Amino acid sequence: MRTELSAADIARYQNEGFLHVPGFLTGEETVELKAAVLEAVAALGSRRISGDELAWESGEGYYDHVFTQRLNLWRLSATVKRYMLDPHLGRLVCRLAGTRGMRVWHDQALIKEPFGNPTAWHLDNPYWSFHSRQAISIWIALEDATLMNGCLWFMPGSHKLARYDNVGIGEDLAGLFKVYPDMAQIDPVPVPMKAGDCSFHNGLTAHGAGANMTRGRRIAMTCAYMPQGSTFNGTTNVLPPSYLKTLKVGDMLDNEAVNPWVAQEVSA
Ligand SMILES: O=C(O)CCC(=O)C(=O)O
Ligand SMILES: [Fe+2]
Repeated sequence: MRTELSAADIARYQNEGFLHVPGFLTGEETVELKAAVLEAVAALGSRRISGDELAWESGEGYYDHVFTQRLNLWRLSATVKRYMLDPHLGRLVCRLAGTRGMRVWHDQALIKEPFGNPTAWHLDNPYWSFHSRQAISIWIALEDATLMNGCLWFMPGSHKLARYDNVGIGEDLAGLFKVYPDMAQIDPVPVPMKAGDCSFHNGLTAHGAGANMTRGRRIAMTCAYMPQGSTFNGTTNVLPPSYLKTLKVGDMLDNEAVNPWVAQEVSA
């Protein structure tokens, strides 16, 4: 795992709201993580989220054909957990986001299947149960992600224009720009990746992906991180109902079983 980024990389992330990191995982690590992800996805079957409480099944709608989406694999797979909670990664996301600590919000396998629909332009953080301008996600390519099979695209600097108004990932590719017309003035940047590359993006950066025009699978593993001290904003999202019952707006989201703390490797 590549764990060092330059000051210029960090400045670029903060300015543009995303960063491509080539060769984040070694070939061996990529093979190991991919096998663990595919095993956990298979174990879930049509259940979208691991854990006993949330029944969220995949079906045959438009969104089901954007990607095979399976959440919180860290709960199922010790290998996935080891990668997503790796202290080196913990330090990296804190340095990029400028925070002192992070918790896992959720992880997700996102597999754009052959001929899968595009991922409409969207922001992530407005879906979640906390608001933060420093939330960050990692997106790790476990197969090459290309212009042909639906690599990610980002709008540089859009995180500075974003509020917390939400727009669903639906059939309208450009629905986001009805809410944020100024974002549509930005030139989008595609980020093709080799297997083992990753990108980081701010939870308020506009991003999307094209259709998968190939007969291969675009396989990615992602994890979203919530800054230490984030508080409940009243949105349910993926919080388990038994925990949700105990929460009032403004409460700290610090339940270790739901949102585990990500340790930071101490630099020399
Ligand atoms: O994989 C995709 O197509 C979209 C990924 C995404 O929206 C995310 O990681 O936040
Ligand atoms: Fe997203």
